[in-house]
Parts: sequence; C-alpha cells; structure tokens
Amino acid sequence: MGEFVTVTTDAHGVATIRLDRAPVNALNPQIWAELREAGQVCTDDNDIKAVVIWGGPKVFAAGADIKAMRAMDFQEFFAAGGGLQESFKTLARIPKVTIAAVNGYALGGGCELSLTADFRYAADNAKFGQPEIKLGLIPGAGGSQRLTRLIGVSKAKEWVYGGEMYDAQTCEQLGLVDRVYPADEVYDRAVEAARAYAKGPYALRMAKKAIDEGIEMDIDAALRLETTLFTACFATEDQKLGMDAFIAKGAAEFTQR
Ligand code: DAK
Repeated sequence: MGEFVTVTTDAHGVATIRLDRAPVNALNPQIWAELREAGQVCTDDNDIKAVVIWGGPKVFAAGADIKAMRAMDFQEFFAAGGGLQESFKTLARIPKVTIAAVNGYALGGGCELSLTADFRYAADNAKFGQPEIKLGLIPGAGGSQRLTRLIGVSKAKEWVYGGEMYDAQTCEQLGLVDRVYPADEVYDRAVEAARAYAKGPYALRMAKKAIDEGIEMDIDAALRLETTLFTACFATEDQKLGMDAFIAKGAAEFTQR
C-alpha cells in the first residue's frame, strides 16, 4: 500500500496495519496520510473482520517526527490542521475490533496511535508516555482526551505534565494496557485474539459504537443509543444464527452480516 504503512489481511479476516519507517517509526506527514488510508481500507473492506496495529518487533512509534516538525511554522501546522488527529479518528472509528500490539516505545503520537485501538497488548519491554511537554508542546493527536478517558483525569495530568515513560506493567495496572506478553509473542497473541473476535457476530460492531459514542453523551442519550443499537441487532443475520444455535444447543458460526 503505502511506503511506510501497509495493510495485509490473513485467511481469518485479520488485517495488520504495519508501520515501517526506520529507525523509530517517527510519524511524518506522509505516515499520517498513509495511516488514514489504512484506516479507511479496514473500514471499507468487508473481508476484514478485525485489525491489529503493529510497529514491528523493535518499536511501536516514537511519536511525530520531531525533525520534520521543527522546520514547520504556525501557518504550515494550521494548514495541515488536525491532519494527524483526523488520521487517528479514522483508525478509532474502524467499526471492527482493533488491537495495538506494542513492542518497544509508544511515545507521544505513538502512544496516541495505540489509544485509537480498542485494546493494547504490550511486550514486557514496552514503554508508553506523552513526552511532548519536554518539547514545549502538549499532546495534539488525542492524548489529552483519549488518555484521560482511559486512565482518569489526575493520572493523565501526571503523564502529560511530567512527560515521563511508564513500563508495560505499570500501564497494565492503570488500565492502559490490557495484556502483557514476552516481546517475541506479543504480535502473535494479538493476531490470535483478533482471529477470535473475527469469528464473533456483527453485534461486536454495535457494541463498539454503543461504548465509544455513548461515553461522549449524557446518560439518557447514551441509553437511547444503546436501545437503538440493541434493536438494530435484530436486523442482523447473526442474531438469528446466535439464537437458533442456542435453542439447538449448538454453537453459532457467525457471518458478521
Ligand atoms: N522524531 C524524529 N526522530 C526521532 C524521534 C522522533 N520522535 N525519536 C527518535 N528519533 C531518532 C533520533 O534522533 C535518532 O536519530 P539519529 O541521531 O540516529 O539520526 C534515532 O531516532 C534513534 O534515537 P535515539 O538515539 O534517541 O535512541 P534511544 O534508544 O537512545 O532513545 C527514544 C529512543 C525513542 C526514547 C528517544 O529517541 C526519544 O525520546 N525520542 C523522542 C520521543 C518523543 O519526544 N516523542 C514525542 C514527539 S512529539 C499533530 C498532533 C500531534 C503530534 C504532531 C502533530 N498535529 C495535530 C498536526 C505529535 C507530536 C509528538 O509525538
């Protein structure tokens, strides 16, 4: 696909969005665009049922490309607008289960990239952080918002004000990381989990929407959304298959239709 970002799909309907820009997958404007395209492919392609985002065995991503950013002025950033944010929004809105498999550093925009996924599976040597403050910046691709929703206001402030790095075990305790695995296993484990989700019903998409959109609403509106999506499940083939299988005392083979 792109020069630095590829999407490959296996026989189980699991796509891997793979970043590959040595040495640290620094996110330059070309990668922002390629990530957006990858997110769109994963959204549009019906053969893709679940997604793993991976930066390879050494590093997830050390953030936006500081050398490229140093040369940019206000007008250029203004013109680029929320370029990276828009890319990350596309990834966060992939209506399928997504897992970030994190080896090594996930810093700044790299940490924010991992936050676009439903889950973060981390290598035991992974390190997460929002070090932008040390550059005279604040997080600009969702870090002040998605991180806060995940680990809470005061912990997010500690991360963003301090700019420190946190190991995988600490992140697991905070709820930022969902699983910790040996470094050479983390990608395979993420794919294995994604394959299990790929066999799940269309209702997974309804569940993702209910949770991700509901959390942005007041409780009454969120409950109305839940009711609408719950009801919509009855329009899916998988609801019929699931209930028929229960009544026949078997297990359903879902179609995600
Ligand atoms: N950008 C560019 N180059 C980077 C880089 C980065 N983020 N991180 C590392 N490198 C380069 C280093 O300069 C070095 O290059 P050479 O000197 O070999 O040419 C090479 O990668 C290896 O790095 P180190 O020599 O430093 O290796 P270490 O193992 O000692 O340390 C490290 C690895 C990842 C811990 C360290 O390099 C580091 O702290 N990197 C910076 C991490 C960081 O500050 N990340 C946050 C970047 S700011 C936007 C919204 C959001 C953003 C941008 C735009 N918009 C709304 C448009 C996001 C901003 C950020 O992410």
